[in-house]
Parts: sequence; C-alpha cells; structure tokens
Amino acid sequence: MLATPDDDALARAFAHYEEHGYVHLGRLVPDEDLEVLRARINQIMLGEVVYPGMFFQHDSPTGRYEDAPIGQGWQGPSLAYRKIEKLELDPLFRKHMEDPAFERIVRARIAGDIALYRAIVMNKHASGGSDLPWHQDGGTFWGLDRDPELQLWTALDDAPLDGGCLEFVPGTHKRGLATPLGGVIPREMTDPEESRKVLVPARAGDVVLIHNYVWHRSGRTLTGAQRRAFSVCYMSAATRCRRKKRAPRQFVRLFQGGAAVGGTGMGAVE
Ligand SMILES: O=C(O)CCC(=O)C(=O)O
Repeated sequence: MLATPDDDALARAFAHYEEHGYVHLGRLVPDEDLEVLRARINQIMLGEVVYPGMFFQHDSPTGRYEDAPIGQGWQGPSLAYRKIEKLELDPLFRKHMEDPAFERIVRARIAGDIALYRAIVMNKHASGGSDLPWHQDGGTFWGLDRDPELQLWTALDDAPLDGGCLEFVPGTHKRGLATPLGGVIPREMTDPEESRKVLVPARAGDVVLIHNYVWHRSGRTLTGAQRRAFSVCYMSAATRCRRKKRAPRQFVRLFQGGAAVGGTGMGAVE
C-alpha cells in the first residue's frame, strides 16, 4: 500500500507540475512492495514468468539509443532489456498502478472513467544501459485522438545523478509538441536548451509525476547497479485510437473498484 497524499500536498504538487511539467512527489512506495516488483521484472526478463503479448526491447550493445534492436521482442534470458511494455498483464504491477494513492492523484486531474495508455518498465542494466534522448510522449506516433498528460514514474531502484536519473527542461510542456510526430526531439531544438535542464535524482520508492509534453530524458547509469523504473500513462477512457491500418486499440480501464478516499503521508515536493 502506498502513502496517500492529502489535499494540501496534492495541491502543491499539481501547482509545481503545471508550472514545470513534472513534480517529484517524494517517497510513496514501501520497501516490501519495491522488492516484489524488482524481483518480478527480473523474472519477466529472464523468462521465468511469461505473459503472451508482452513487449520487450533489448538494449543496444553500444549504449546508443539508436542502436537498440527493433521488432525482435524477447531474445532470451537477459537483465539487459531496456524496455518492457504491457505490464498490466502482471497482477503485481497491475496492483501497483491501481493503488488508491495513484487513483487519488489521477482522479484529481482526469474526470470520468480512467484508461491505461501504457505501463512500462525502463531498465538500465548494471553495465550502464543506454541514453534515452530528449523526447515527448505523444503526437501522431501515439495514434490517439487526444494526447494524455499524466504519467506516474516509480523508481524501483535508486536513480542518482550519475545513475540514470530523470532530466527535464522545465516548462516545455507549455509549448505543445516539438514536432507533429512526437517522440524524440530534434537536436537543433534541444541543444540550445541544454543549459536549462534540471536533473531529478530519485531514491527507490520515489514517484515522479510527468506531463507527457515536458521534454525529458535519462542517461546511462555509471553506478554499476541496475536502475529499473515503472512508468504508467493514465488517460480519460474517452480517448480513442486513430490508427486505420489495423483494428483500433482498445484500452484497459483502471480503478473500476471505486474512488479512493483522502489520506496523509505524501513527501516533500521537490
Ligand atoms: O525511466 C526513464 O529513464 C525514462 C522514463 C520516461 O521517459 C517516461 O516515463 O516517459
């Protein structure tokens, strides 16, 4: 069970998120939950727990994002996958993303029924992993009739300054999409903004709320330890998939069990 934010903490957090495009919510996840999720994602990568339809992308041999293999899926037991998607298939990750604390945060921003766009683990393996370039999470690449705005990122391991922490260019969410396609932002746009970037180190169990449009990235880890993070993108259940070539995606509904009540215990807003 996560620590649940009270009304004041939530209001302060959302003021920061609106201004800067992200907010560090502090430590919400207890150690016992982290241990369970860390063990489970390693079991999934190693093929000890298998869900048909789960998406895997192995990391690149070079540490360059551009060199990561595309379309190859699970390539055998390895702790060097960079991205695992569809974690809603796993009951432990599903429980985490539907925790009452998350429900409270999500319902404060999204009216009506809630759906899941994606639930992913981003993994940087102990030998470093790869750089994730400046990007936005939306645009035609996402294929929706409206872009989601709310992602809850949970550090499953420490993500210190030299260990693959999140980096942001504050306020960039207010500019909309850098390109209609979305995704990776062209270097000629990001280079002049490098001096404005803010590094947001996290301890295991910390949660960061991310606006899909804020420019964000993360580097390789230099600590020698694996850095795993679980990122969930929530959206209104009214959102529709616009793709035409295949049947439109149907999105999993979340929080069908009822609205969360208030509580206490949210950490400092950073
Ligand atoms: O975990 C990371 O390194 C990046 C996460 C991210 O880009 C996201 O959650 O949108």
